[in-house]
Amino acid sequence: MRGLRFLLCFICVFGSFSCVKDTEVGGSVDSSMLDLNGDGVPDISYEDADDGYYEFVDRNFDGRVDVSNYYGKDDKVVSSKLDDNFDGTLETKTIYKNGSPVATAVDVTCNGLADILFVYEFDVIEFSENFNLVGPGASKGSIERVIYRFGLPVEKKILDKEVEHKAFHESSMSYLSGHTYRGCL
Ligand SMILES: [Ca+2]
Ligand SMILES: [Ca+2]
Ligand SMILES: [Ca+2]
Repeated sequence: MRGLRFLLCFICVFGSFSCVKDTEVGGSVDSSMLDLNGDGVPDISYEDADDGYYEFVDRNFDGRVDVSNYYGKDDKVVSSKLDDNFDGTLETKTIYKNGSPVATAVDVTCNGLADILFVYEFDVIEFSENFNLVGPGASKGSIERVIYRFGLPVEKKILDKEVEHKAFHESSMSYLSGHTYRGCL
């Protein structure tokens, strides 16, 4: 059972699957299950919230949280934030519906404006949009959309060549509507 619980937790952490707090046994937490690299320092922690709970993970064992998953009371993931470049800011946000991803926004420079958007359908990516500034210090840029089929890119097109970064951000956020994050977006 111990190994099974660890496996379930591992899948949960690295696959963003719906999961329960597998380390919790009879109301107490088996702390060894929270230490992924066996150095004696826990790498996963939990925090209760009003409608569910948070799960925090340090994937690269540098002492800083780089995954923050929010689960509902049904143990299905509702939203997640990732620090995919391990610079200390959780720049990648995903929202889920019934445990499946709906949309992801990435604030690459952590300036409060989304730079990349991913939209999913049936658990696979449907399209992505990249905002590319026209030049250094500019507020406007172009939007490039990539269409995916069966999870693979099949078409690339420029949607707009001169749009305000803020407008792209607001458009991206409309796919993540109803969700707010503690973080840089
Ligand atoms: Ca550890
Ligand atoms: Ca870390
Ligand atoms: Ca980051």
